Amino acid sequence: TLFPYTTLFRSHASSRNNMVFVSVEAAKKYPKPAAKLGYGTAGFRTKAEVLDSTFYRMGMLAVLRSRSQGGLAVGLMVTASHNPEPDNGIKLVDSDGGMLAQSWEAYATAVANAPEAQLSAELAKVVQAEGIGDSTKGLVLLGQDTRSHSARLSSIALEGVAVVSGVAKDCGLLTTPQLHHLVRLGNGAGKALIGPAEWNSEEGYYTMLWEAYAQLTSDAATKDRGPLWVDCAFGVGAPQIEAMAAKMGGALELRVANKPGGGELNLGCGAEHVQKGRVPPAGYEAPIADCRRACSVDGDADRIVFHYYTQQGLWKLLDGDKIAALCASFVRDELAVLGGLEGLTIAVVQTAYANGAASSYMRSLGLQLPMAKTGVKFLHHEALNYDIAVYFEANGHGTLIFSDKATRALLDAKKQAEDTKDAAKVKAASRLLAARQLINQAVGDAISDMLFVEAVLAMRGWQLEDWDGLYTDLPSRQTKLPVMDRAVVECTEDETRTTAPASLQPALDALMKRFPQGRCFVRPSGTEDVVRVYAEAETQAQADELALLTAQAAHQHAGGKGPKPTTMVA
Ligand code: 16G
Ligand code: MG
Repeated sequence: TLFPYTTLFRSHASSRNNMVFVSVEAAKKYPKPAAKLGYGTAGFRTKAEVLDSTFYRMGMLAVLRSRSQGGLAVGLMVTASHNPEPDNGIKLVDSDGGMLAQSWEAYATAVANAPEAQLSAELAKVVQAEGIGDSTKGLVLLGQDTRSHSARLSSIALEGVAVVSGVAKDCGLLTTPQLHHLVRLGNGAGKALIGPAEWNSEEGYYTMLWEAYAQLTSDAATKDRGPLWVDCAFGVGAPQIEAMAAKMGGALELRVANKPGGGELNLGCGAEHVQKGRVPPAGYEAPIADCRRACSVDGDADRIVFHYYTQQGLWKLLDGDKIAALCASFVRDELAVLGGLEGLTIAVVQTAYANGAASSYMRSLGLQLPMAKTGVKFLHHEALNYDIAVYFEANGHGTLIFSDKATRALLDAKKQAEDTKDAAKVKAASRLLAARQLINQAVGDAISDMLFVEAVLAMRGWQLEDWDGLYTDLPSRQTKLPVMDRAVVECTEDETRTTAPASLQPALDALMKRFPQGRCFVRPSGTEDVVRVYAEAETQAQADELALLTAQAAHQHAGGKGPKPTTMVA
């Protein structure tokens, strides 16, 4: 019949009209690698040398995403986060400053894997499916980390933007959350509840944070608190945190360590190394006499954990759960002064990795504890269901977000308290509003999380020991194992239990019963070809034993590769 032909013809024609026509010759400039790439948990990530075509094509797709949003800016971040130096990656930042809408991930994978001769048609499919009109231009902001190949890959993404007639703005070196900020402010500056135009730049980002920090600590005794030692994983966090420190002019001494050039990115230091391995980072292996507080960020500075040495010289880690607990207790305290705000829902979103002791503590604050699947986008998505929500993964990814309704309620409460000259309420409302300004509302951000933690500690006159005392972690252990096909392991929505293979969960249930406070789970990794294992129990020896037995059960029931595991791997 004529019908399919007409459709085909129309779609081809519209692709030309929509300026996405990419000639096969142009597509072949950067040939697609043989192996299939997927837009994973946090974008594409693999060895840098196979990513040319992916960057080129993501430049093109980003233009389409921007055009589908009426020409609002979107972002492309060039980084492989905590991965080793030879890796690189690219992720899209959506027009609201958050992560790419999940419905577009499949387009990203399809466009990245299309044969050169089909690239144009694959882009045209997106144009048609999303009803992208002819008139809008696409605008793409680019940021990059400090990897040696990031600049070259970034310029290939810029070429991709140009091929489909988009406009690109290269913002150079940035942390991932800074790019999210620039996109959010680029589209929203001047609008109610987003922020003034002055914040719409890298410098404006530091201003926004510094003003909020200064407000929160205005009547705290900040003298003699000593410096905060900051492990930057030899990555982009270092120059950016130095810029932040300069802005703060000595209000907080940030001792920036593990800067680019000092060692290989993410090797022996950084948030991933410290949190997964439970070891101090390079440069902080022993207590530093005048420095009682330390933290580690990852290679693109979107997550953070804290650590310190006790008086007895014992090294201790404060992970994302502890940060969530501090945030939650701050919110609860300030809201209590305001007499609670009628009708506002408050929650702490956790994942299966949340330590059992952390969950008990949050419950004792009277907060709701919804669970989400591992991965920032899932936690963020769940957090949006509440007016005020804290979310952190134990690995240090997270933030505290306020809905517009909550923000308006706080502004009203502040105004009312000013009218009635209720100084305590004015202060509580102002503090919550300052927290909203300090903590990145788009995505977890190591720099803003770091300053928020420092501000709350300063307000309370706390060092890390005091904060650590909120609750004592149940001992836990993580390990991983290779299996023939990790897709055979299926989990419930919150990943606390497996649903396939059928024999696995009964085996895990039997193991848990053998250990006091025993809890374990396995899940397929979203970023590595392995199955991950988590266990916790009353003592460290028990947690270790349970983790190993869990790994062995997974090996037996889920098709382990190679011999049965006998040791643990972080
Ligand atoms: C990615 C995610 C992180 C998650 C991790 C899980 C972002 C920015 N990062 O690093 O949230 O915890 O993957 O990895 O979304 P896994 O599935 O390999 O355990
Ligand atoms: Mg990261």
